[in-house]
Parts: sequence; C-alpha cells; structure tokens
Amino acid sequence: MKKVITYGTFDLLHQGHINLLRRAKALGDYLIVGVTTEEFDLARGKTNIHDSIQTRIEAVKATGYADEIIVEDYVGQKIDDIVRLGVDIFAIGSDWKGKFDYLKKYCSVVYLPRTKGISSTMLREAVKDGKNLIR
Ligand code: C2G
Repeated sequence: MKKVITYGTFDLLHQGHINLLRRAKALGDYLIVGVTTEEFDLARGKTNIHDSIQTRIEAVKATGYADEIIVEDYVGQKIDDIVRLGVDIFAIGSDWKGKFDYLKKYCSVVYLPRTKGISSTMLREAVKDGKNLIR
C-alpha cells in the first residue's frame, strides 16, 4: 500500500485545497493529512488564521479524501511522521517548490500544481469586508 502525506493550515477550506487533496490522494492508496495548530502557524509567521483547528480538521474530513488526519504542531515533525507512519510520498503545492527537498532522504517528494485565483488570504479579506462567500 502506497502511503501519501500532505500538510497545511486549510483555513476557510476552498477549491484550491480540495484540488490539492484530490491530487495527493491520487498519488497513492492512503492519504494522511497533517493540519497545523494555531501555535505552529504563529511560530512560522501566519498570524491571521480565521478557523479553529477543529473547524479546519472537520473541513478536511468533509472532502472525503483523507484516510487519516493528524495534527502538526512542531518544527521537525514531518520527518518524525514520515518515518513513524511509513510514508512513501510527501506531496505539497508548487508554491513550496524546492523547500521540502530535504525530505527526499526519507521518501519521494512531489510538488503538485497550485490552483490559480483562490487563496485563504483572499477569503479572509472577503470575510473581513463582510462579503458573501461562494467557495
Ligand atoms: N494550495 C493550492 N492552491 C491554492 C492554495 C493552496 O494548491 N490556491 C495548497 C498549498 O500549496 C498547500 C495546501 O493547499 O499544499 C494547503 O495550503 P495552506 O493551507 O496555505 O497551508 P501551507 O501554509 O501551504 O502549509 O507545515 C505546513 C505545510 O508546510 C504547508
């Protein structure tokens, strides 16, 4: 069984996230999704997350692509997870191209195409402006 892992904040889950999860799942048989804690995101400079971790986990679950959801809350956890869970492929959006090449020591690393024209930042701005969101 080919195991794939991906990570993200998945704030205000949108079509870009759904495309990413679908493509990641298609790379193997079993998809593990790591959802970040508020603390982890704060530490990497993401300060304006809208949804709680419970909401973000539920949203990922609702896509139906994740076979297992874990929580990412410390730097260096990716290597621990890949080794512990016996992961074959690490997949992430192409905005991270090259950034996770250090994981090639442990598994294959695949950069998937990023969906254009949609982002959590855009949606957070729309929420702030009180716009009605169609996602
Ligand atoms: N994504 C995408 N297209 C978009 C927006 C996001 O393909 N329009 C992808 C990102 O490339 C990422 C995933 O969706 O693979 C989750 O994106 P974010 O929630 O922004 O999470 P990110 O900050 O990329 O977390 O440890 C955390 C991870 O390293 C990445």
